[in-house]
This record gives sequence, C-alpha cells and structure tokens, in this order.
Amino acid sequence: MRRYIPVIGIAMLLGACGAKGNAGTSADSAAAAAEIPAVVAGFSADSAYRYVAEQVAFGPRVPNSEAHRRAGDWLASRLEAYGAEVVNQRVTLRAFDGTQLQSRNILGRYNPEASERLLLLAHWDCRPWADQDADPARHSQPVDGANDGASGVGVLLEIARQLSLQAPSKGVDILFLDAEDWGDEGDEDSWALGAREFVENPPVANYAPSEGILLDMVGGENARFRREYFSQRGAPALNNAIWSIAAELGYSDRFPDLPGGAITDDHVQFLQAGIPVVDIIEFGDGGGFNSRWHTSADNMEGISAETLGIVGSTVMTYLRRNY
Ligand code: AHN
Ligand code: ZN
Repeated sequence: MRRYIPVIGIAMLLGACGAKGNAGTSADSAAAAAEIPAVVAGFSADSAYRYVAEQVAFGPRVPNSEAHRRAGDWLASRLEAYGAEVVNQRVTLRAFDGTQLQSRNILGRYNPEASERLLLLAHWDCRPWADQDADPARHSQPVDGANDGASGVGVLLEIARQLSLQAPSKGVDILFLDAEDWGDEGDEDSWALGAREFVENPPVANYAPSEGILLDMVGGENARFRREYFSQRGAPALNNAIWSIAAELGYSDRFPDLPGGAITDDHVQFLQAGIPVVDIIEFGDGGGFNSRWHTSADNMEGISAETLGIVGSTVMTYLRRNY
C-alpha cells in the first residue's frame, strides 16, 4: 500500500467542505422531489456481474497475450452491439521495464455530434504480476483482475446495454483504457499509460468531454467508496453530485461522506488536462484497497453483484438526470 499518499489533514478539511455542499444539494433535491418524480434509472446488477465473469473467462487480459487480444475484440463488439460508434486507438506503449505493450484503448460513442458529453471510463487490462500476494511464488503470475479491471468494465457494459434500450439526450462516451496496470510501485509515472496516450493524442478530433467518471475496483464484497482526494480537489461539483445521489438512493453506508486516499489512477491524466474526472474506487475503513488487490485472489469469488448494482445505479441515475 505505498502508492497513495496519506493526506489526512488536508483531506479532512475537504471532507468538511464536501459535507456542507451535500447538505444544500439534498435539501434542494428534496424540494424538487415534491414536484417532479425522481428519475429511477434502470440498471441490472446481474447483467453487470455476467459481463465481469465473461471478461475473466478469457484469462488474464495482460497486454501482448492472446487473452488480451480476444477480450479486446469482444469488448469492441459488445459496444457496437449496444449501438455505440466505436473508435479503436491502437498504439505501442513502452512500459517502465522496457516492454513494448501492444495497447488498445476502446471508445464507444453515443450521439457523437453532441458537444455536452459525459465520459465514463475504466481500465480493461490486467496486472501481469500478483505482487501483493502473501505467497512470493505467485508474484510472477498475472492476476485474474475480476475486481481490478473487469468490475468497472462490467458496470460500463451494462450501462451501454441500458443506453441501447433508451438513448441518452446528450453525448455519452464509454472508454475502456489499456495499459493501466503494468506499473512500478516506486514510480508514479509508470501507471495509466493508456490514459496518458488518450489524453495526449485523442483518437477523435477536438475531443473535449464535459466531465467524466472513472470506475476502478467497484465489485468487492461490502466495498466502501470514500471521496478520493484528487477527484474532490479537481472536480468537487461532480464528486458532490455523485455522493449526493448515492445518499438519496440509500447507499450512504457504501459511499460514506469521508475523505479517501490520494490515488494515482487514470483520472489524474484527465484532471491534469483540465477535464473534471472523478474516481469511484474502493477505499475501506481500514484505509486501503480490497485485500485481494494485486493478489491471486482477485477472482470471481471476490465479486459481489450487489456492489456492482450500487455503483451502477448511482452512475446510471447521474447519467439519466443530466444526459
Ligand atoms: C495504486 O497503486 C494506488 N493504484 C491505483 C491505480 C490502480 C492500480 N488501480 C488499479 N490498479
Ligand atoms: Zn491494479
């Protein structure tokens, strides 16, 4: 657990501000609810769970592997089947250890001409090493990435299916990023290579989403999602709106209004480019990730349809109300 910085002092201050903002927002929406019925967004937790299982069934989606190639084709074909216009960004990226990663960012677009756009994203690659495993013999083996990778993508595939049933009125982009997890614990810049490439060389001309939501490790049993530090600092309005919807839906126990860690993840690349993107990522009471993280136990046994449903319903409700 070395890659988030304990910023408890500052983060607690932000948490206090966030709580104030939230109180105002819930009062406003309670008043509005008396006049217009709240949007109840459709989202199937069981469907999201199946999309996680289907990814895991390919085997570890480690760049340069056959499982990775086949899963990439499957993800693009799913987005197409759900009515998105798909753009593939294929690029060779150099990892910190010199490995050339045959990478593929997969973008699925709804209403591509709309200027107001919500970007939903998750990484789809798997870490090649279970280097947090208690058994050193397993450190050289890849992870299944059921939670770390497949969970966020599974929720987004279900959102794509929902959009095929009811099209959004504005723009929505679903982005599956590659080469997030081939990183070095001691080097912040070695992670999120796919996100860096996408932000620096977008595969779509003049690409400028209004805002975005990153899902990372959103399938753990009984998972808690605290307000991630960079998200709250760089995109407070969006973060407040998401935590407020979660509370409204009755999920305050899973989305506690508490500061989380400062996590180097795909969203940081977007924040640095001035695009407000928040990270919904498990950060528990013990102050860290799921205990299966980067271990051989990050498999389907650790995946909860209930958690996928809580996160999916929260994001889907935000989407339906605003896009
Ligand atoms: C950390 O290692 C703190 N990582 C956030 C990026 C990540 C890795 N997400 C999933 N795996
Ligand atoms: Zn990881």
